[in-house]
Amino acid sequence: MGRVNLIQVKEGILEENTRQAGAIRDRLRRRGTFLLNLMSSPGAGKTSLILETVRALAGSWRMGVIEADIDSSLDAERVAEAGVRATQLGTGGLCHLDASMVAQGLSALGEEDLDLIILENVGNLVCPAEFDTGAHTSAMILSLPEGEDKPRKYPLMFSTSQALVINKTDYMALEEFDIEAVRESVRKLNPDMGVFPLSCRSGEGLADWTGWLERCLREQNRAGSAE
Ligand SMILES: Nc1nc2c(ncn2[C@@H]2O[C@H](COP(=O)(O)OP(=O)(O)O)[C@@H](O)[C@H]2O)c(=O)[nH]1
Ligand SMILES: [Mg+2]
Repeated sequence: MGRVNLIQVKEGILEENTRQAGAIRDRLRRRGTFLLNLMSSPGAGKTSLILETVRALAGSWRMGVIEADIDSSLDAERVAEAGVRATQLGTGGLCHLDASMVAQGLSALGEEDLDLIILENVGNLVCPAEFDTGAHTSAMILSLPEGEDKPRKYPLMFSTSQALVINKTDYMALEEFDIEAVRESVRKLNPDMGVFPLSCRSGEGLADWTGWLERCLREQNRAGSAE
């Protein structure tokens, strides 16, 4: 019988990805540009939150958006209509973004004159959490209709994100959803995670989210000017 070699390709790919992601992070930091990676399952409200964030912050901060989808440019069109620069990445069936795709998105968008770049990752609660995108911070959204058991079912994304937006709180009267139970599961997985219950529809709670993001932007701005 012939010998079989097992080569761990996944580890090699992840190692190269981590190196590329680190290079993106350092380059943007030196410029004072903050890259936010936004993840969730499809329909939780990533594009809606980006649009609300644009409405709140684009008057004070220079913003750009990189949208990723398996096959459509609808989201980038919605963001461009709101008046900020947007680039659409088509992943051609891939369920996550990696650092090399983000590098392509950044060069298409033009990163030189921006304070904040938001990356809308592919709608998926599993794969995007496995890849470092080069972002300075990852935030994720869980929406009320998805149910409060998701931190226990999909712990990786809840462990690797720094902020959790609980969206669609306007459904609170209709849905049995226990925000305190989510806070408790998240505390066990990721004690430092910021939790922001809000509704993109009614606007309730949005100011806490944009306030947190602005603190991140000011910090990054200071780090950039200290270089
Ligand atoms: N009721 C309600 N619907 C919302 C809210 N945020 C987003 N939606 C709706 O949820 C659907 C998916 O939103 P979208 O932003 O496209 O989600 P994405 O796939 O994560 O980008 C759309 O029909 C939105 O109008 C919210 O706070 N409340
Ligand atoms: Mg979207």
